[in-house]
Amino acid sequence: MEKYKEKVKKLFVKQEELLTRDNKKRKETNGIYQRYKNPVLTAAHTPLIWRYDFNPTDNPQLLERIGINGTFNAGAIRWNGKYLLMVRVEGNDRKSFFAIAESPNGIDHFRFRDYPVSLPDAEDPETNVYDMRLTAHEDGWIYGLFCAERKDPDAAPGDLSAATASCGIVRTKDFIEWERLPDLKSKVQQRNVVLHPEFIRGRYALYTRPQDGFIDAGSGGGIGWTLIKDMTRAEVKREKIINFRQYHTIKEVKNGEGPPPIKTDKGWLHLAHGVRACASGLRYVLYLYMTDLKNPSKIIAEPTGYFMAPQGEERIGDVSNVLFSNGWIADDDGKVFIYYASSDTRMHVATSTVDRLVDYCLHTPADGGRSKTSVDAVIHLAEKNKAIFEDN
Ligand code: M1P
Repeated sequence: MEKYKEKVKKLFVKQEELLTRDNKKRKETNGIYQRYKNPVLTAAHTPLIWRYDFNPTDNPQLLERIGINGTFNAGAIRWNGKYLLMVRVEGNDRKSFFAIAESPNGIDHFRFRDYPVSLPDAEDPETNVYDMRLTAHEDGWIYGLFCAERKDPDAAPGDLSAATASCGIVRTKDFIEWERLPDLKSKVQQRNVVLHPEFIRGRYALYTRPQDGFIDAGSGGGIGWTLIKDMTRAEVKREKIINFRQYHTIKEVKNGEGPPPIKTDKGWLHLAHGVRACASGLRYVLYLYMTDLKNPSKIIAEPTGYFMAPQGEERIGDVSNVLFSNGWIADDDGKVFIYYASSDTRMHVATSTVDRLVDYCLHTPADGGRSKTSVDAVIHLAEKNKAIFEDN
């Protein structure tokens, strides 16, 4: 018995070391954002009481009973003075669920609450839930929009992968009690749906991502926009594409809105993901764009290429070569915490400021569409710099 207690203690001491580890800035930075050395959340951060049965009679060999495979794609919000992440936790059984982890400073010391979130069921219960987008809406509620996945009822016999994606909706006022609203009604499948934080002409505004199938965006042209009368009976009636997929770009195959946009005095700042195909499979990167303050469906700036792409160990995981973000937090002093997941496995943070991100958006060349236009942009900058150095 003493030995058992000793083994249990060791598990907790080791985890405590991980949970209280400080995070340091990486040396290198491009001036736009700052990466950190350690991921902020991994499977090893999940509470031991979720994974072990600590009753010595029931688990005399102290075996792990419930395995956690990954912690990724977290929604984010500032809540009661803390940085709150609503994380996609995936078990060894491939089912995802949501769990809340909080940190006092946004870069380390994240700790999961004792219990994961048990969401109320929809009328038609889904198989899997993931990728929560949290929006503190001006109507006073905090909405959570997520992907609700169900087995495709029209799947061909023997096809056990065919699924459908729709947008599940919950809301809360305290991150304890959750009200489940009906899923977003849409003629096509939807994933990566995000609620804009303000009313637009008295309506709720949604960023959508219409898709032909569960995986393929197909004829869905990119990030869409729709206005909704009532979130308790949300339905896409008219939808227009505002941020298009494009040939020979980082978002050729797919794209999707990340977290709700941040309001700045120059326009709405958006973080999104873009997907392209290559010999090693799909590559997911993050990009930024800005829209008009009064009309958030109108693009006013979009730098060419990616903002962040997988680097080093971020490249490797369950679904390799993926960066994905559905959560960021802007503090009142302008500091921005970008929470991104690497390779569908773990969560990281990068920091920046609203000023820097807006500067990046407004002053990085746009995509000219050709190698020639890219080389012209490099020559233009080099010539400008040569003149500066020759003058001095
Ligand atoms: O595996 C990469 C990502 O794939 C999906 O995103 P999208 O619909 O844009 O392709 C989602 O399943 C996401 O959770 C996942 O990270």
